[in-house]
Amino acid sequence: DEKEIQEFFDVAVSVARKAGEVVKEAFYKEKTIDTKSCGTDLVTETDQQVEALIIGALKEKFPSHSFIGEETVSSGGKCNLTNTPTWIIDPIDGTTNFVHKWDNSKELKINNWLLIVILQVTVVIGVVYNCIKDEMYTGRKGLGAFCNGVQLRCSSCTDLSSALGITELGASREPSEIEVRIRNFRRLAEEPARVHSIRMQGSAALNMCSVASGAADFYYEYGIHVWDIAAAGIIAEEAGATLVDPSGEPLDLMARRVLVTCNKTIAQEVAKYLECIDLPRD
Ligand code: LIP
Repeated sequence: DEKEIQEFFDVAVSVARKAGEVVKEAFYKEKTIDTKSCGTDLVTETDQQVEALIIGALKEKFPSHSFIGEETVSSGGKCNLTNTPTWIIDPIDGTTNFVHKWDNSKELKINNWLLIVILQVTVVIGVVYNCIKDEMYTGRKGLGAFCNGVQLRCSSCTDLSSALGITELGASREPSEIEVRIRNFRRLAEEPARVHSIRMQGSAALNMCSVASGAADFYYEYGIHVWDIAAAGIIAEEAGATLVDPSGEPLDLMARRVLVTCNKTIAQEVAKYLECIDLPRD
């Protein structure tokens, strides 16, 4: 019910702030770096520490809830979406940015982390906190999306040739996958699609929040996981975005691919140019 969801939301925002402090503090320090599925899939001790902090704080408040955490899953934990209220957690989305202290400008350092609750298979809240810039993105089913209290709205772009897109290289170095990514990139760059440009920001959550705020018109990626897109998904949706599978079919949160656009027209247009990559499900 409403009161309960309000409590989930308030707790999520306050846990996000606390975890953000830990990430921010660690951002400027030397890090111990390890790899997961392959040599370009990075993890640091902060990812693990922050995930434990978040899950610990939430479990204390909501002992009957379920949890899916990026680092818990990569060390053999379960990734089961059921009807139990479930928190999906990515402690640092943009670990590669975190490792490199990626610095766009003196202030703009990207690093998010996110939380969501799924209730009866519907995502009801999403929180993405960019702790370096102190930007708290939130979305709640039916109640809109906000960044630091300002309501977010997608752009009104309907013409692909004046759109700004975002995608990512991703972690996989499988040659056939890289080929598909390059072909997709080329098709969007060339006539007749001829988009204005394509960015790479290093974080699925931040990319989706960029579509939600109208800064970008579309984002697509293959190889992401449910924790990369679930929280930002509801933020984007509540800002008016269209979320689909890159084939144009309905989105499957566990299928490891996503296309987020400012509206349906741009979704149909982008999908026409994308060749899909099939990946093992989460
Ligand atoms: C990252 C994603 C990003 C993708 C990276 C990685 P992580 O998440 O947000 O879009 O390109 O390969 O998966 O691992 O930093 O949480």
